Amino acid sequence: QMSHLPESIRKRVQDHPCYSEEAHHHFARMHVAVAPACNIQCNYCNRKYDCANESRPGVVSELLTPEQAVKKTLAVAANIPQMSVLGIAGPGDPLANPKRTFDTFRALSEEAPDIKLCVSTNGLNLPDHVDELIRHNIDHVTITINCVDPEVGAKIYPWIFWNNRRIRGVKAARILIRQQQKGLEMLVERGVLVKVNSVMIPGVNDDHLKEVSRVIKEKGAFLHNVMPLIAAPEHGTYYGVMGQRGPTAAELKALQDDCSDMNLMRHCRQCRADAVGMLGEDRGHEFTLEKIETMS
Ligand code: CLF
Ligand code: SF4
Repeated sequence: QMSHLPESIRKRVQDHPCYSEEAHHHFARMHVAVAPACNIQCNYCNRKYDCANESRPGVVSELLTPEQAVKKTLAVAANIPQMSVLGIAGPGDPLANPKRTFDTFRALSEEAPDIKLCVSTNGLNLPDHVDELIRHNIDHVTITINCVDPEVGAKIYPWIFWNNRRIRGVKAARILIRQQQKGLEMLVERGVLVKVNSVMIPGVNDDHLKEVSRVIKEKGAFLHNVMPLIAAPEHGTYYGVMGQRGPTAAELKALQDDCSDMNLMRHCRQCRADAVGMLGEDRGHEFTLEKIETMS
């Protein structure tokens, strides 16, 4: 997968466990849960998960202040030598919490300049923050794009919060899609490596994600990560409550194969907003605030 990339790009992804399949065997990532608020509602959200904008069983992330996040990052970096990337991916939307997110990035770029910074967003506020992302040297941005058609979007997003008002339905989806696409174009224009995450929701956007893949490829996204909805009523996810199921492994693979014109990520482990370690590994419990106080 890496071999076909130009050398200049290969260098930028070779130690990023999500952007490079090879790298995930050798490098770890961590997330700091500094971003509690969100500016949209996804039907599948239960605010425990992150980047993937995902819903799985687990405990709620320990919310950190930027200062605590920096402390935790330094403690993890000192104890996990493979740790190459620090991501902010939740539990809400990082760009709906710009002060907390950018205070964290600013402090980290000063105190730990070797750690790559990564962010994942629903895209609603992205165009407004592109300049600041560039200023902080953020080279990897993920946008969760589940649709490019507002009619499909209205089935996924009951509302968005926009210009101090709650907007619903197709109108809301149209604004969200416009902002996501504009943010994507602005980042690509500035040379940022954009990954697009899409949650495959059977009967809602499964047939549509091929079109999403085509559009983002055309606009210059670097990588597409098609992930399964994990619906489980006992975890209170809306679709679970409504009887919506997640795709089978075979359905997911068929869709991924259909999207393979685009550079595809197939090794996503749908991390939590406070994940620590190699992909699929969660060592967060080793680095709680209480524990890092006693390290140093
Ligand atoms: Fe985190 Fe996301 Fe950055 Fe990776 S996760 S913010 S790009 S450092 Fe990675 Fe986890 Fe999948 Fe996300 S495996 S959920 S794709
Ligand atoms: Fe939840 Fe993320 Fe959607 Fe916000 S963008 S509602 S945090 S899944």
